[in-house]
Amino acid sequence: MKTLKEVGFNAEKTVENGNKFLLGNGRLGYRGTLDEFGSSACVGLNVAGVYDGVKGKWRETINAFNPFYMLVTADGVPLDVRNGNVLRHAVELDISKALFIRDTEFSVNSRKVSLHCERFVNYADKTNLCSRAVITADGDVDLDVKVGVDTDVWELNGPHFKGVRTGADGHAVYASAVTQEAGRRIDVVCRYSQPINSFSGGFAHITAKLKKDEPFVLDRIAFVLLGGKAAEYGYEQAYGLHLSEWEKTWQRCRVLFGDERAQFALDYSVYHLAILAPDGDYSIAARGLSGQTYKGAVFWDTEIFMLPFFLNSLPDCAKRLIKYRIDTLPQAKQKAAHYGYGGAFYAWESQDGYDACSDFNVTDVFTHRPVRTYFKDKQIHISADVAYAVLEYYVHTGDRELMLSGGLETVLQCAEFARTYSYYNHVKNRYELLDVIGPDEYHERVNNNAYTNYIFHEITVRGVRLAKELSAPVSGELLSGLEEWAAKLYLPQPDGRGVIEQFDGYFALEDVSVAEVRSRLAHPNEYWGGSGGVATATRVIKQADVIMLFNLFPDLFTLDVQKANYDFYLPYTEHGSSLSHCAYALTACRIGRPDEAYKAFLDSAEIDLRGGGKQWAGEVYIGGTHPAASGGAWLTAVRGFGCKGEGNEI
Ligand code: IFM
Repeated sequence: MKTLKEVGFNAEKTVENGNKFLLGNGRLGYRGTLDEFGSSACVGLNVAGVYDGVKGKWRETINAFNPFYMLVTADGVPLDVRNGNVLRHAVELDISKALFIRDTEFSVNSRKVSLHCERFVNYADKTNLCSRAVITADGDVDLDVKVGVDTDVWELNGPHFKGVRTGADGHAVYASAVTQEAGRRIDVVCRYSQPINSFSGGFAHITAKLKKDEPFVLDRIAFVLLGGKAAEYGYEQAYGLHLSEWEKTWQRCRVLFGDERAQFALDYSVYHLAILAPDGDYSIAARGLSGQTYKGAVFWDTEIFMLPFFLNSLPDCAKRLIKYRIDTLPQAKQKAAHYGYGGAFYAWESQDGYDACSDFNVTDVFTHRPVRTYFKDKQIHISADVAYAVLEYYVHTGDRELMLSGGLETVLQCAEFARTYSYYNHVKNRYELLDVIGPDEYHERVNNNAYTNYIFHEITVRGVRLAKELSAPVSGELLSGLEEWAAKLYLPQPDGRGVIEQFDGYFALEDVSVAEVRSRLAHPNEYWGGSGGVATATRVIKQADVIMLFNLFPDLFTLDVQKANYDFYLPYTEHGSSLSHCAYALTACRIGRPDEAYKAFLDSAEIDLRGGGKQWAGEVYIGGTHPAASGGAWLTAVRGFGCKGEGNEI
């Protein structure tokens, strides 16, 4: 398998490379930064599913203290890649082994000193991460290695720890604290293979006399503990366990695909999904384990874009993802009740089932004021997405037990929510879903978004059918109410051209190109949507919307209709969301446009390889990895190119 390598150091790529070279084991994510870096370089050790909120700021997942801080000084000269005494430098991510490697050669007075470091986040032990540093020189030099568990953490909405304590014993340094909100204790420990000579201010020094061409090796075995004890192993043993887990994972997950470029892009996507595989009662955040963007919350990205990969390749994880939604059904019912509806309204940005989505999710770049956004209140399709995922899980696994212990209830409560949300139009004798936001977030508070209406219709019909099939003990009144409702729910039909209107009145919006709308921006980070965004009064959409329907329900629409909509909506799509390219790629496969599908596949699969994507929504940082795009790339390969479509005979 190819590895990802970057030669030379470019300070401007520090944040991007943190994402690109990310390591993870489902519980911990360690950004692809360098040993000598600190919080200002966005070093991050992100912990999945552990949230903290500081009064007045957004609640988010925590970044733990950094156990891999290390600054080597050789004959008094710091080996820091930013210092200008670098002779050569490269970083590499070997995705087959989930191993990060950095190799830097420094000029130190008249000597050459090289620093080779490898690190991995142990896939076999979710508390463990290890690093091995090998330092060599072409002459004798005095080494001072400053190491420690750095408590100066990169945080977006922190500080998340109180009662921070650091300490050391002969071979280890530790930092402990509790989270601000829940008082959850966290201990980060790092053991060294060389004895510590001194310790002060939270950092230890290890000194050595380095002889010409004799390597100095320092292993660092670190643990992030939220309870429990650290294992006792050394580097080799931990690495062996890690490798054998990855070997099994690649055997299960690798898809042999296309040319070298496409194959690597797909392998890289699979890697990014596999490093997120949850091992507990939490789910996957929209920016994975790359940091605190989007508050470490779980969006529809997981159910619609990532779940298919897990269902096929890592089914135990798929079950955990589904269980997460079933277990948070009470919070979804609470949210529905809060807005005055029945059933279950899932969190748009779920943190333990509670909605982390702010009423003001964007900050205006001109006034610096928060902008009222309605994602939390109006993006109701989230409940249908969850229900769809539960039903898909059943189709793939036939797991009756899970359906009868919460799965079916989840589906029906999501349907019931939509029923109570809907409005009965007496004149047209139909139910309508008014005042919603579809997948295209630039158009808020619209009526009868096609995606929303169709997906609720489908999950309702399928949910009722499943209840009957399983002879589940469900109220007959609930079922007949849902059946009657679904039969009268308005489903926007293709017009004379075969195009389905994205929402009522969409066709009447200004018919203008994406380029034209972009040219109207007065600030590069300006938000395009909301009440006064540049796209709001136009047909320009943020991401695939109607097209998503064809990917979820390809059999409901003729290929002619799919083609007509693809051709109609593609030119209006900004792809301002990483969820967009893959949606078009999948449809392109079905309608016989393999070349377009290939390009869109690469746009999705290479998103984190290319970097440079949208980093800001207004003044809010939205950078990080894009696991939904990775999931979408996998979907395109397997369910797009891998299935029979007009253009792909198999
Ligand atoms: O879930 C997406 C949404 O569709 C578009 N904005 C970003 C979210 C998280 O990826």
